[in-house]
Formats: sequence, structure tokens, C-alpha cells
Amino acid sequence: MARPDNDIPSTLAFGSRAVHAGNTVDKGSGAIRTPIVMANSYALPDDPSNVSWSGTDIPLYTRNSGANQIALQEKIAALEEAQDSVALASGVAALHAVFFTYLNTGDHIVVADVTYEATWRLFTELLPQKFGIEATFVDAADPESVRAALRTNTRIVHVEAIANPTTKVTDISAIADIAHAGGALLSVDSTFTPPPLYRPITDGADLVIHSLTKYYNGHGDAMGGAVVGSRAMIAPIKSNAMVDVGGVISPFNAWLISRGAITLPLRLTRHLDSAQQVAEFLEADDRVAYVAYPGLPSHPQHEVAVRQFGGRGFGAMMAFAVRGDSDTQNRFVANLRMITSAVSLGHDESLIVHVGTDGPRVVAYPEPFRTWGHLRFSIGLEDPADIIADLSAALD
Ligand code: PYR
Repeated sequence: MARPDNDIPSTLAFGSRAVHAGNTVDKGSGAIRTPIVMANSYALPDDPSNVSWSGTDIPLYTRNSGANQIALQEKIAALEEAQDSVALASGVAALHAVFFTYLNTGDHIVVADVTYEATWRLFTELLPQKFGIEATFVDAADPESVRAALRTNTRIVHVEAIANPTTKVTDISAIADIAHAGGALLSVDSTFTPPPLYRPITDGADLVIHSLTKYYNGHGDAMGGAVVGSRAMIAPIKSNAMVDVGGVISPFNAWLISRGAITLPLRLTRHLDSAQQVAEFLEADDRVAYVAYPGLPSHPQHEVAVRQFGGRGFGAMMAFAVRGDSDTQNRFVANLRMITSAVSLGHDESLIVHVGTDGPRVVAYPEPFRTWGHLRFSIGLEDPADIIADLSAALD
């Protein structure tokens, strides 16, 4: 039998790894695709005395590991050019896994001032109030403000490569140098910038977090999250978040996301091309107040984005506002005919959310990001001409 195990050469190009990594020929049936294994338990060896009940590398019990989790973890590690990854129930489960594993009561963390809403709440409510972990929010687009915020007890610097929802860009290699010089780890939420667009590990990140619900899966029908890093960094997260806390991904969702990830490079090419076209259309239209998209020279961190993403693209997320007040934004969204108003991103279909400009989180953003972000737009896989036509008609 050719290729009985997952022994694909590490020299394969990204697109080939997306197809083959993590997929094995099923020894029982001979099927050439890893089957969906909906089993809680796996047969123990004849002599189980050497089995580690808290181990995570052999299929034992779905809370420790399982065929589909292992397959997905192998695929993600191969695509991120990392030694290992851990797949969990959601992106938020992955965020918690990092912070609960690597922070202790009394520790300090430096967090970017523009982050995913659940990250913001984690550091303004749960971690300080219940666990005595203090966060300092800084403008991570200014590496010197990260340096200035470091303390002797700072354990982690946490940023997003492109920030949710305003598209602020962080210079990951600059922040990695600063965090490491200060004795801290760098964790990067790279959900807006999946590979092959970007791999923060290659710029010095210690831990990379993805909501797999988004581009990795890509079809809006399965939730998952992952943390990526070295074997030594991921092993304690596996035993903590999976075995001890139980935040595992279901086998079916792991299988769906593994299947979605096969077409990640193809989908991403389309997402990125369309996003650039849509951003240019919006910026040129007088009915639009502003567009924040890292691929536009008007974006404050455009130069950083050009260097960091190496010309491969600038993501497929943007924030913009129609000229007018909050009701105008709502009317515009209601007038859209093809584009759906819903949370989440990176799906096959375009999704728009009116996130508003008030509320404690947005008020804490520095300018210009405070007033950027009325409408967060995830550009989908529809024909870009149809996306532009829908936007244009709704602007009338
Ligand atoms: C978002 O819309 O940003 C989510 O992750 C749900």
C-alpha cells in the first residue's frame, strides 16, 4: 500500500501540504481519507500498565485525543510551519487555553488595545476579577509603548496580527524582540491572517492562536480553535485544556475543519483579491466616509503590512462607514440584498456587522481607530462584481 502512514515529505509546497498533511489511509477499511471516528474510547493495549491516562498523543479517550483531532493538529502544524498544534472547541477555548496554562495569579500581561471582543472581556473581567491577573492595554502598533508597559512580572504580550474589528496591524517581529528582551512570551491571534498569508511563528511568536471557525474551516458550519507552537510549548496546553479542562473539539468538527483546510490556499487567493477590489471601490466612492483596509496606502500601518505579509495580500477584513449617523449605517445594512448581516468571518459568504462606535471597548481605542469600525466587513467568495454591485445599490 502506498503511503500507508502520514509520511508526506516536509518539502512539499503549501498547497500540497494542505491536501495531504494529517490525512492517512485507514488501515481497517483501506479508505484513502481519514474517516470520521465518532467514538469516545479507543481499545487499550493488552498490557495497559504503561498507558498514561493524561497522555494526549495516542488515541485513548476523546478528551485526551482521537483520530480526527490528531489528523487536524498535524495538518495545522504543517501549514503553520510549527512543530505542534492543539485543536480545541472554539477560538475562545484556544485563547483561554493559552492564558490559563501560562499565567498565574499575580502575573501581568500586556495586551493590544484593539482585540477580539472576547479577548477584551477576558482581560477586563474574568482574569483580573477571578484570578488576580492584571492587564495593561497598549497601542501595539507602536512597539515602544509595548516596551514601556513591560514589568518584571509580565509573562505574556498578546496581540493580533490584524486586529478585530478595526484592522490595526501589529509588527510581529518588532514586538517579538521586545517581548523576549523583557522575558515575556509573545502570543499572536492570527485569525484574520491564516497561512499562507502569514505564519507568525516565523516572525518570532511563541504561541499562535486561530479561530478555526473562520478561514481554516471556511464554510461557516463548524467551530474550532487551535494553538500553534513548539512541542514543548503545546504539550502543557494539551494536558491542561483538553485532559484537565475538557475543552476538546468534537471529532465531526475536527473532520469538517480538516476538509475545509484542504482548500484554504485556493479560497484565500479569492478572498484576498476580492477584498482589495472592494476596498478600492469603497474608498473611491463619495458616499463612504472612510475605509480601513491594510491593503490601501491610506491605512496607517500599510507599510508594516506590505513588509510583514510579503506582498501576498492584506487579509479579507475591512472596517468602513457610510457618510451619516448610526441609523444611516443600519439602513445601509438593511438595504443589502446578497451580503448577510451576521457575526463571524472568513466564511464562504460575505458577512457584515454594524459594531457601532460607542461602548466601553470602542471608547478605549486610540484615534483613529475609535471612529473606525462602524461596519466590519468579511469579504466572501462571491463574485467580486456582485459584492460591489450589492454595496453600491445599498449606498443609493
Ligand atoms: C467575530 O465575529 O469576530 C467572531 O469571532 C464571532
